[in-house]
Amino acid sequence: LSPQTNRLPNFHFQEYMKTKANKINIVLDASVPLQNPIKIHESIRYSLLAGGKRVRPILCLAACELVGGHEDTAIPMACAVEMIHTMSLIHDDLPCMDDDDLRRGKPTNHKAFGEETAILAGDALLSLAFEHVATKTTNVAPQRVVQAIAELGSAIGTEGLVAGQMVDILSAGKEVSLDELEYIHVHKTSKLLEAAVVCGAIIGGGDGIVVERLRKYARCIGLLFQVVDDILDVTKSSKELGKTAGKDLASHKATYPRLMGLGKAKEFAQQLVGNAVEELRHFDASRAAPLYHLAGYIASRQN
Ligand code: GRG
Repeated sequence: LSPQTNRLPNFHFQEYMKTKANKINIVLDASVPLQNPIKIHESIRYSLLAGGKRVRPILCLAACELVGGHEDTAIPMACAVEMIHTMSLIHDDLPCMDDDDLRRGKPTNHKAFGEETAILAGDALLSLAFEHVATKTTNVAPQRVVQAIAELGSAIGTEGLVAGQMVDILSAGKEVSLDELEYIHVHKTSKLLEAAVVCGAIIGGGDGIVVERLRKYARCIGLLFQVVDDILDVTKSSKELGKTAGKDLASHKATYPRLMGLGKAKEFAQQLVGNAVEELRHFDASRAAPLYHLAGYIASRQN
């Protein structure tokens, strides 16, 4: 990262992340009480409160505060984004999708509760997300809330997550070009991170230019998030296997290291983090500190 960090000696990133995540966790916990039918609520709570990093909601709060908004106004939107992230993980893990047994070190939702319940838990979370943001957002102009809701909706439908997942499924077992891989990553992963930042900025009162500037930042860190995921896939499994090539390189799943080589994928990640930080140059350095450090965190994360 650039020497901008040296100008921010008082910013404690770890503490920042912990404080924000705690706030998010408290609201998420209260948003799904354990009521009848007990099983569906247990299943939702199992995945929603399973200890995710909360990167997306924190990005949402940070963007809101960067444009001068109050954190409280963006908490419902931040939680809605995390609800949608959680539902996408539950559905992604299903036997008809990735067919995964473990998520965050625990049995996946369908393994713990059965496939029918897992599908319904995802559906309920998707619905709750929009209800939550529409009913709990206060002190924000209604047009801004509607604009943010529209942004979130478009980020996850057939121009967003669903499109990415569809193309990913259709490309299974085929040779995937770098452009196709970028399409999948941008839609499956980046769109929701972008929506988190953009919705935070809209709710916080940012004007059009500022919102679009933060969108550019978010697009870079969104793609970065997935490129790092791909790199971790290789480096982690190489360590685990004690080999130079990991599980990812051995399998046929298309990833950046597989298509461009590990070195070039790392260079690409550096380039993306540089471009993201560049967009923050237009803001006051201390106000932009959280988003600045979040970019670094996404670049250097180990899980
Ligand atoms: C959203 C309507 C709708 C449908 C979902 C299943 C599906 C369509 C899309 C799949 C999207 C998906 C699972 C993308 C992968 C995103 C990703 C990199 C997840 C890991 O995120 P982290 O590391 O996870 O933030 P934690 O555990 O920290 O929350």
